[in-house]
Amino acid sequence: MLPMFTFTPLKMTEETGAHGRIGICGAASNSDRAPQRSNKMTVAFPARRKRAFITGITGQDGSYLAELLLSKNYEVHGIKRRSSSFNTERVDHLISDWHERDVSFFLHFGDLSDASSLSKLLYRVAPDEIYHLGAQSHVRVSFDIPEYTGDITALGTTRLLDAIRETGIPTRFYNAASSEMFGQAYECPQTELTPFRPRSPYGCAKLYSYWMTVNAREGYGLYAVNGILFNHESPRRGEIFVSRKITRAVARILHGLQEKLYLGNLDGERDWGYAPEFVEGIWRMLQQDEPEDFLLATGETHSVREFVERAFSEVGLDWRRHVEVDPQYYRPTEIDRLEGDYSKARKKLGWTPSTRFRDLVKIMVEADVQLLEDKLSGQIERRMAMRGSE
Ligand code: NAP
Ligand code: G4F
Repeated sequence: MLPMFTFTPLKMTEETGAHGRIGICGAASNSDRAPQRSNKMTVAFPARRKRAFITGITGQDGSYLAELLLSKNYEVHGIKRRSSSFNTERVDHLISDWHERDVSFFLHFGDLSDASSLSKLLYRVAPDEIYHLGAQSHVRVSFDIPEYTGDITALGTTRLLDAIRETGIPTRFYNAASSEMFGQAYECPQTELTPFRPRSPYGCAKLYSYWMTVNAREGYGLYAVNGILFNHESPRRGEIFVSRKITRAVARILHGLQEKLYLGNLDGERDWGYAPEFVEGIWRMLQQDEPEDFLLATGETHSVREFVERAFSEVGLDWRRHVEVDPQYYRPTEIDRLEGDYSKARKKLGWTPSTRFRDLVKIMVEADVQLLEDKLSGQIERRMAMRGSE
């Protein structure tokens, strides 16, 4: 078992963040406040709220997970990287003025390449649950920057696990593993027992991260689990993953802003699910009595070509007139097909995805069309305002 040190959370130190309204602080929760006195002079201690720490909180999954945990009355802390431009767009709506009472959402500067920042933050925040989602998460990019991918996606996990040991905090740890670890898979569909055979620097980094998590569980008795998640998408998906690249292009082509969409391998087949449902499964993995690894998928597989067809037909466009293949998007090694069997998650977590492929594409196309129309109307307003000042 991990050694259990006593810890003293640091006092809250508030600074103005990039937007001038982000609380950058140590642990500050209801549980740290003085007990409330009732008029009968009995002392009532407020129930201790659960406290979560999320790496990758500014990403697709991190933002949905933060929303889910806040809805469950957690106090949520996350790390954001220092950047020369704003990188909190997906969580901006969760940030409140830290002068307000009962603030539940905190962003801290930190980086997975910086072990000391991780230790300091874990010591200060002392989270009950850690959700490790931060990564260089793009497979194609990992071929261009394999060393960096290994540093962040693989060693970042080691740094975080080591910080847990160093601080000795009693906590539960979730690691975002990936179906990319199956690579050119030995069997179809894949389960938690299917052997791994990664086909990219990203897949190799995730495999290292997976085994470090298993070793922390077996070697140090940490409650540590891997979620082996298959592709999951949403309107918040990063713009250079294929689903979002397609749905953004559909919106732009519909509005005459773009004529062509250049893609790589159209034959790749993926098991695509809806991200908000997947973060519910992630949370459930940390609520079990015993730590175990789980796979989350839909069990339904479609090709990139099918995604393209559905997305264009959603707005009445013929994809053949707009889509061209550009070999620069090919990968040195590709995974032909991924299909997950989520039976274990269904039985033990009671988790079942309900958004099917067709609905997912529709949700994403509609969201990107709406987003573009909002932007265009904003531009028009701006142009009108400028004209007024001329
Ligand atoms: P994402 O949108 O790309 O988000 C990645 C997050 O990691 C972002 O918040 C990013 O910060 C952060 N990050 C990157 N480098 C970092 C660093 N050096 N230090 C600290 N934070 C860093 O990914 P996602 O789709 O939400 O996926 C979440 C996790 O699940 C990732 O680990 C991914 O590999 C894994 N996964 C995803 C899928 C999927 O289909 N989405 C499937 C299986 C596994 P910035 O915002 O500053 O870039
Ligand atoms: O959208 P993708 O880049 O996702 P990929 O490579 O499957 O990785 C995603 O899912 C993994 C889980 O299996 C995660 F671990 C990982 O973090 C990430 O979220 O590509 C999907 C398919 C591939 O076959 C790719 O070759 O689409 C094909 N594709 C074809 N043209 C393209 C393109 N992919 C991208 N990104 N861009 C293209 O132009």
